[in-house]
Amino acid sequence: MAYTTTAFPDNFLWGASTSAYQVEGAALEDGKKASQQDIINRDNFRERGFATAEVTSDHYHHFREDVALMAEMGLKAYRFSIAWSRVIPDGTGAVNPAGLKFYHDLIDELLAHGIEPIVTLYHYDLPWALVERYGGWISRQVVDDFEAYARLIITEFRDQVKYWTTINEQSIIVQYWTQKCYIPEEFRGNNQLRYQINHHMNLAHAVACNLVHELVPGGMVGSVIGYSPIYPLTSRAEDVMAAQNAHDLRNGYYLDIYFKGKYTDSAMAYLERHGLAPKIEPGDMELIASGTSDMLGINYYASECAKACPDDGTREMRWNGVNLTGKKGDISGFETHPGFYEMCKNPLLDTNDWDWAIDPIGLEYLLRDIWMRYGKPLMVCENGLGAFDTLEADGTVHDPYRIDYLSRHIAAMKRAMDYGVQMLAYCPWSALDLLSTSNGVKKRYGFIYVDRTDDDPRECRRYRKDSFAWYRNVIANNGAGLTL
Ligand code: BGP
Repeated sequence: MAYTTTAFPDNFLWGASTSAYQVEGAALEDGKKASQQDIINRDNFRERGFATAEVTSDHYHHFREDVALMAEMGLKAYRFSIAWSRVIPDGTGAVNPAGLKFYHDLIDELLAHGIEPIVTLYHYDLPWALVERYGGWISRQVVDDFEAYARLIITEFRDQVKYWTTINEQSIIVQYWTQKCYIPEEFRGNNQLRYQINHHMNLAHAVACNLVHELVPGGMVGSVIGYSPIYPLTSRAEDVMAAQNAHDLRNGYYLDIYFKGKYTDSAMAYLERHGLAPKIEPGDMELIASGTSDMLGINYYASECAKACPDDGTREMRWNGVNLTGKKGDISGFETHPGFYEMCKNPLLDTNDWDWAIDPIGLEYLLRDIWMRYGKPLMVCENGLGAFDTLEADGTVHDPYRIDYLSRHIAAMKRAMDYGVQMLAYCPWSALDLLSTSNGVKKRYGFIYVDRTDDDPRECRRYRKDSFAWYRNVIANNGAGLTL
C-alpha cells in the first residue's frame, strides 16, 4: 500500500542548497583570488568543454534576486558555503574586506527574509595559493591554516549563524580526489595520499567543531557526508559480506570519526594491509576525539551496489569512474578492491542520465541506519536529480522528473521520521542551477533555471521551473500529502 506523508514538525527547516564556487562566479572580482576549483574547471573547459568557474550562475551579482526567489518559494533555510579564497585570498594573512562584506550582505538578506543560514566552511575550493605553497591538503600545514580561516568566519558570523557544517563530502573527495582537490601530476599515482588528505580533513573538521563549541553558544556543528547505502548484488553470503566491506570503507570510515572519534577497524585493517593507511601523528586521535559533532549533514543522491571480488590477480585496485557524457551506460568503471569488494550496477534500479541510481527508499534506509547507530540529529544537505532541462520559448521549464524524484525522497525521509529519526532540515540540491562538479552546467538540479550554456554565460537570467511552484506548495503544506 502506498505511503502518504502527514505534516512535518512545525520547526522543520525546508531549505535548498548550493556551494560557493559552483554558484557565485566573480571568481577574481573584488579581491578574490583563485581557488583550486578555478584551476580545475579551467582545465575542464579546455579538455571537455564544461563551463569554467569564472561566472557560473553569477550569484555574486544576483544574490538579492536569488534570495527574493527563495523567499517566494517559502524557504526556511539556505545551505551555502563560504569561499575561503574570497575572504583570505592568499589562504593565510590579509583578510579581504569586500569578501567578508559579501557574506555579511548575503546573511543579512537571508535573515531579513526569515531564512535560516546553514553555513558550510569548506566545499572543495581550497585557495590556490595554498596548493602552490605546499600542495594543499596533502600537507598537514593546511590544518593550521584552516583553523585561522575557520576562526575568522565563525567569529564574524556567530551572532547570526546557528548551524555550521565543516567539510563537504570527505568520502567523495577520497573517491574523486583529482576533481575535488588539485593534485599535482607527480602525486596522482600515490593512492595512500587519498587517505592522508582525508586524515588532514578529519583534523580540520575536529578543529572546526571545537571552534563552534567555543565561540557559538547554542550553535550546532557537524560534517556533511556524501553517503550511499550499499546493497549486495545478490543474497549470496559473499556478496553480503562485500557490501559490508564497502560500507565500512566508504561510509563507516567517516561516520566513526565524526561520532566515535576513531577509524573503523575493518577499513583500517584493509588500508594497512595495502599500504594505504594514513600516517597518524601523536595527539591526532585525541584531537579528533575531542571534536564532537552535534549533528550530521547528509548528501544523498543514489544508492550503490557491491559484489564479492576475488583476490586472484585478475583484477586491479581502482576507485570509482565517472560518466562525462550524460549518456546512460557511459560510466568509466567501478571501484574495485580485490579481496574486499567490487562496486557494480544495481540491475533493479533505474538511473538518471549519468548512471546515478534513483532510489528513494535508500534515503529512508540510510537515515534509519545512521540514527540507530549514532543517535544524533540529521539534516539532508543535498538531494536532487541532475537532468537536461529545456527552457521553452514562453519562459517555462517543465521538469516533472525532478518533482517525482524529490517528492518520493521527501516521503521516504518522512517515513524515517515516523520511525523515530530526528531530522532538522531538508535542503535539496540545488536552489538554482549551477556548475556541476563533474558535468558542466548542462546537468541541472535547480528549482530556478539559469539561462546560460557551458561556453556562453549570457546574462544568467532566472526562470522559475515547474518544480519551483511544486516546492512552494510542499512547504506551504508543511510536507503533507506526498506519496512514496
Ligand atoms: C555533491 C557535491 C555537490 C554537487 C552534487 C552533484 O557531491 O557536494 O557539490 O555538485 O554532488 O554532483 P555533480 O555536480 O557532479 O552532478
